[in-house]
Amino acid sequence: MKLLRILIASVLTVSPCWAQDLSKVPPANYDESKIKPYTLPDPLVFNDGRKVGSAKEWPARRSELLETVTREMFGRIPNESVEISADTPQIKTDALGGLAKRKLVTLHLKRNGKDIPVDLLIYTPSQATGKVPLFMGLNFNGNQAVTNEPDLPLAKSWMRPNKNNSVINNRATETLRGSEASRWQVEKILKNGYGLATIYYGDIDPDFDDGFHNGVHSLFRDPSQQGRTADEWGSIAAWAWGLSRSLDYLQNDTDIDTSKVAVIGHSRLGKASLWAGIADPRFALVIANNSGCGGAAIERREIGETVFRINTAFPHWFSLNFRKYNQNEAKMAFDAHSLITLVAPRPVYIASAEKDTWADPKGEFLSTVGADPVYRLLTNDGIPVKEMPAISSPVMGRLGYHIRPGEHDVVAYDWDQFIAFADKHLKAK
Ligand code: GTR
Repeated sequence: MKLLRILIASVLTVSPCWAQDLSKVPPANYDESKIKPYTLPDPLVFNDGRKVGSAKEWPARRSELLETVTREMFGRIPNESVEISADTPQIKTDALGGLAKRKLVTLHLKRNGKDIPVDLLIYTPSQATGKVPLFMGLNFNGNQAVTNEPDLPLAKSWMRPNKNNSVINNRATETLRGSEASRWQVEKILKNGYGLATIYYGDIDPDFDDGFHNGVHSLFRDPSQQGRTADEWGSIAAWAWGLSRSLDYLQNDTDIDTSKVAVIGHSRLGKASLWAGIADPRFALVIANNSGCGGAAIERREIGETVFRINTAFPHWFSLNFRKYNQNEAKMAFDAHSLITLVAPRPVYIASAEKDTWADPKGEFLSTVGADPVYRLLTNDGIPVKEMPAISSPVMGRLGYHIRPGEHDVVAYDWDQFIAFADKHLKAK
């Protein structure tokens, strides 16, 4: 009996409160010829079957589509507001060899006697004479990973363990300093006249399923609450919400033009940037890099990662309702292209990598094609091509897309395109 209790206790401490049983998930398909025939729901058709006849009717259609996607996929962001306060920013005017002004500020998101500290790192070009447009996104390894600056404090929040032992006891170590520098290309961003604001995503919500007691979910839940209601928000919605709260704070920053903020994310954080751009129209431009299933990839293709797989491996990312579509994608009243239309008319850029088959590059491209009719209706512009472009041949209209050689990652080439796309849409205004 004692042994049994020890066994149960040890299982409970090492694994979160869900059992991840991937054994029932069929192996991933990568063969185009095995895709079952599917029809994408038409974003320009109301739930009652009426067709959107003009741009004027789009806001009404958008509202019902937004309601569906919120309820069925990401879950509802609470309506209640939080108090946001900030510690005095630590400012360094000659960061990165004089290239940048650096601001470090801890935000406090407070409600119900709880306080969630979120560390915001902001770089703006030191040469700037006025407010600059901004890229804003979440990072995986802590703010100290984004550049090689030795004096950036290590992230303090819970961190997922990784293969190279640079996370110890779920906390960042020095080894992670600069580890995401190639992903962020801060010098390139600054030299092109943009700023960058970034946050470690685990500050907002630690990326494991603890039953929604930690992270920002806890601000809105009674600690005695068990489980979630079917449409309660998951972690992706929480990360997106955290980006919005940081944007609230940035409204008063005299170095940043908050009408020109591009929200960017990679992978799971690309799903979060897409949802942030949908949920918060203050984001002027949205970039989803290698965002795959639950991001820009058409779910109905069931190539690489599937709805069933993602809901099983990451049960905390989406609403419980989303599980209804495990191996049942045809029943979804939307798909990834619908997510993109919810950003319209604001510009969206989708980026893929050739070897990132898990995220289904073709499915990521097809969602831009599926969103195109809405963009055409609203802006007379959309994705300039119908066929998937060749490797390293970016296309940029109001919707943009590229596929580059290489792995699941963000690299300098990606940033060259993101900057060109932002120049086209944000600087031109
Ligand atoms: C994978 C997950 C993907 C993607 C990726 C990442 O394990 O299956 O959906 O989000 O992680 O975030 O790196």
